[in-house]
Amino acid sequence: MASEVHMTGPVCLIENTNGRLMANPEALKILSAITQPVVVVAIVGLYRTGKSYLMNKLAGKKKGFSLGSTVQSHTKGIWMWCVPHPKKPGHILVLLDTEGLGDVEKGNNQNDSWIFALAVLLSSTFVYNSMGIINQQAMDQLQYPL
Ligand SMILES: Nc1nc2c(ncn2[C@@H]2O[C@H](COP(=O)(O)OP(=O)(O)OP(=O)(O)O)[C@@H](O)[C@H]2O)c(=O)[nH]1
Ligand SMILES: [Mg+2]
Repeated sequence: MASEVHMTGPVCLIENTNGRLMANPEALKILSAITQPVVVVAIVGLYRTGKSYLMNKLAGKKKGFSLGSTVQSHTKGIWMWCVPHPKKPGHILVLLDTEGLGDVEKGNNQNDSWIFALAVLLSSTFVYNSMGIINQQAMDQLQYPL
């Protein structure tokens, strides 16, 4: 019988500490225990643009990924939440919420690019969240992992 995934909330998949990215063994354990097919949706975009809010909507939950209420960057690293797929029976939806890009206080473009590239490489569906138009900076970032 296929094992069930029971995550009461998101866990950190990639920790971002002092500019270094590290996988969290606890999250890897959860992933390796999944036996069903997965759909992996990752969201990336500028900081403070409603990424975590949108991911909670995709999870079908009011609460889950932590939301910020100030102008400061909130999500750090990459967070993961595995839930039963709402439309595909027997599939698991793996939601990846990422640290916002372009934080002026952080000012680390290289670290931003690593997070961006990881999200592209890990996902089967990649969401680039933007408020307003998609500009040249966004196009450059989208091309970087290629
Ligand atoms: N009314 C409304 N509020 C939103 C919407 N999207 C986000 N918000 C609010 O905007 C604030 C910031 O949203 P977050 O989801 O934390 O933004 P984020 O892009 O994850 O931010 P970082 O983690 O810093 O990159 C929160 O207070 C949300 O409740 C939306 O579509 N409508
Ligand atoms: Mg966030």
